Order: sequence, then C-alpha cells, then structure tokens
Amino acid sequence: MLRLSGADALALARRLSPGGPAWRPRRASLRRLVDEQGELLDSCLLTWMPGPRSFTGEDVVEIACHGNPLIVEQLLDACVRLGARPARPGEFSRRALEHGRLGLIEAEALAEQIAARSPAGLRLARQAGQQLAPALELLYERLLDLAAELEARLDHPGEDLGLIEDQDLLLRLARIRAEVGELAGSWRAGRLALSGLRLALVGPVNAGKSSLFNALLGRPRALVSATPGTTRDAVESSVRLGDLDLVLVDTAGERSGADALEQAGIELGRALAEEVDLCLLVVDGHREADPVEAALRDRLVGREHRVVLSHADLGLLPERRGDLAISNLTGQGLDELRAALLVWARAGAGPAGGQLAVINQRQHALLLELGGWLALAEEALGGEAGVALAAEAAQRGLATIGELTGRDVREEVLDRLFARFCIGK
Ligand SMILES: Nc1nc2c(ncn2[C@@H]2O[C@H](COP(=O)(O)OP(=O)(O)OP(=O)(O)O)[C@@H](O)[C@H]2O)c(=O)[nH]1
Ligand SMILES: [Mg+2]
Repeated sequence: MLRLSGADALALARRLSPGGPAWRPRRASLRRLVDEQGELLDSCLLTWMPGPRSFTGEDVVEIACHGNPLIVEQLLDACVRLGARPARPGEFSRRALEHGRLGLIEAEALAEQIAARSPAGLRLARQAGQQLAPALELLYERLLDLAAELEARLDHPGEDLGLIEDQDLLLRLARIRAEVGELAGSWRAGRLALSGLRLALVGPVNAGKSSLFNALLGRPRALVSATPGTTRDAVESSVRLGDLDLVLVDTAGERSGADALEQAGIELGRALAEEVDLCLLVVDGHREADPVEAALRDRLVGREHRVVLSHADLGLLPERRGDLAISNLTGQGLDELRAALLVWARAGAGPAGGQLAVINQRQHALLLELGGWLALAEEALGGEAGVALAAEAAQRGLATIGELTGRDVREEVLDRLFARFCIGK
C-alpha cells in the first residue's frame, strides 16, 4: 500500500493515472498507473479520502499496488518525480495527531501494536488504544470536579455554597489516587507483555545452563560440553513462551581460578544478569553445593530469582534445595519449568490479562507524578497547608493528565465551577 497525504494528493494521483473513472470519495476504483512516457507501472485499486475525514485529516489517496518491491519502488519514484516526498517515520500518525484525528495515547498504542512481538503485547496495545484514553478522560473529569470544589472554597471562603464536605472530598481524592496508583503499577505487566520476559541463566560452570538454554529455545543455539567454562561470551536469543516473548540470556559459568579472559566473560554475565527481569540459578543437583554456588546464592538475595536443580536424571542429593528439578538429558521437569516461568513472570506484575495497563515509560512516569500531586492535595486539605495548596496540587494533577493524554488544561476548571454551581455574579 502506498499512501499519499496532503493537499495535492488527488492532483498527483490524477497525473499518475490519467483518464479512468471519475474520482468519488471513499470509493476504490481500478486504474492504470503510468510514468511520464505513458509506460504502464501498475494496474490497481486507488481510493481517495478527502480530508478532514481521513486518517491524517488531510486529502489522502491510497494506492493498493501489487506487492513486488520493484513495483512499489517504481511507483514511489514516479510519485516523487510528480512532487511528493517520502514520508518520515511515523509522519502519517503525527499528522493525524496534529489534525486531531488521533489522540496521543492512541498514537502510542498504535506504535506498540506495530512493534508487538507476542500475542500478550498485541492484546495489551490494542486494549490501551481503545480504553486507556477514555479511562484517563474519566479520571480527568472526576479530578476536575474536585478541583472546582477546591477553587470554590478558595474564591468564596466561609460561604455556604452547598459544597460537598471536606471529608467527602478527601475520600474522593484518595479513591482517585488509589486508581492512579493501580494504573501506574500496571506498567510492570505492560512492560512484560510488550518487551517480553528477560531471563538470565546463571550458575557455576558445568551446571547445565547452556543445555537448558538450548532446551528452552528448542534448538541447539549455545555450545554444550563437559569441559567446565565452555560458555565464554553471553548468548542471547528469544522464543515464544505461552503468550509472552521470552528473551533468554545464557552466561559464562562461574568458578574460582578462572583466567583473565574467562573472568571477563563472567563479569559480563554478571552485568547482564543485573538487567533482567528474572534470574534462573542453575545448579547441579546431584553434587554438593560448593563455595561458588554459595556466593551466587548470596549475590541473588533481594533480586528476582529462582533456583533450578539440574541433573535430576542422576538422582538429586536429598539436601539439595531448589524451586524445580530438571534434567536436560531426559527432558524431565522442562514443561513444569516453562509453566512455572509464566507464573513467576507474572508474580507481582499487577493486573493479569484482560485488565487495562499502561504501555510505555512516559505514561508510567506521568501517572506516578499524578499520584504525587493527588497525595499532596490530600495532605494539604487534611492538614495545615490548607485549601490553597490543595487547589494548586489538583491543578497540577489536571495538567499532568493533560500531558498524559495530550490535551490542554486551565481555564476549564473555572468554566466547570460556574456551570455547576452558578455562583458567578
Ligand atoms: N546427566 C545430565 N547431564 C547434563 C545435564 N545438563 C547438562 N549436562 C551435561 O553437563 C555438561 C555441561 O553442560 P553445559 O550445558 O555446557 O553446562 P554450562 O552450565 O553451560 O557450563 P559452562 O558453559 O561451562 O558454564 C555437558 O556435558 C552436558 O551434556 C543434565 O540435566 N543431566
Ligand atoms: Mg554454558
């Protein structure tokens, strides 16, 4: 699909396909596209969508040409010779945004839908595109009401305006703050669905990390051998796990007395393991724990991690403790591990599938900021600082939601106030 957008779109399309049927808005018509010499470039369906009722809000012509990249390239060249220029990345959506055809959140959701690498990510992005902006608008409306209440107290102190009680106001603020907190917390689930679960396999040399890496990937991606210290460099690869994208990082095994090069590999593995969502400590369950393993267990304290006992086929020592036992040789425990990974990934990830989640860091950060303003408003209203600060904090909160959704704020609070209470003189 080639898409022309702008005031000259139709004029250009006419020159590209002289003659042909009359152009009717939003009706696909079969046309012959030719170059300057009248040579046929393609014969295909063109659709004219006059602005502002088009995706970008401008005049748009869509050319549903044949899929050969050569045809697309020749058509593009012909369009450029006729005065068009290639669009910049995201430019159509950007124009749609500028012309009010697309909200900021919807544009962000669209970007995530295009980039999604797992069904879970796609589902979340679609959902955000449809429900996140309305949900935020609703929050905005509710906060606007409260801000209006606060403004009323500020402008007419001591007067009985039939306003709601402070206690009620506080309660409503707290309720909004709780919802905002929940939505901000959904980022963990959002990030998980969109970026996938990053999982590092760490452990002593020869524990079976690379074997497990290959088993989870379902293909021999990393070298496996009985020689300790086989994996030198970190190896990364991704695979679908349930409806998630699982990004696996195999690291160099740890041991004491490694040479400089091997030690560098170990350090690299440690650094990468710092950045993942979950570490799997793989240890050989049919051998006793050694100091290297003890040090690893210590290092993982306070971090998201699980312990996998490998070599279950050889018989586990009774004193060995871990979350799961597996054998890379027989495949024992691997299905259980996959299932457990999905559960572990979602543990603490906030709302499970089906619930609304934010889909990027910007939204997350602004929601945290909003929560801060709401807390300040509550604190001020309930304490010494008083209504002026509370009103200001509510305004900042509104501005933050405005920033989130891409809208503008300010005078509206007063508009709302007078409309609702009819106190204007
Ligand atoms: N019997 C048995 N052998 C295993 C198992 N897992 C791995 N091995 C063997 O143990 C040896 C080491 O396996 P790797 O997967 O290379 O171990 P690693 O942890 O990646 O080792 P380094 O890269 O050196 O840190 C190989 O000979 C594997 O075939 C298992 O569950 N059972
Ligand atoms: Mg290895």
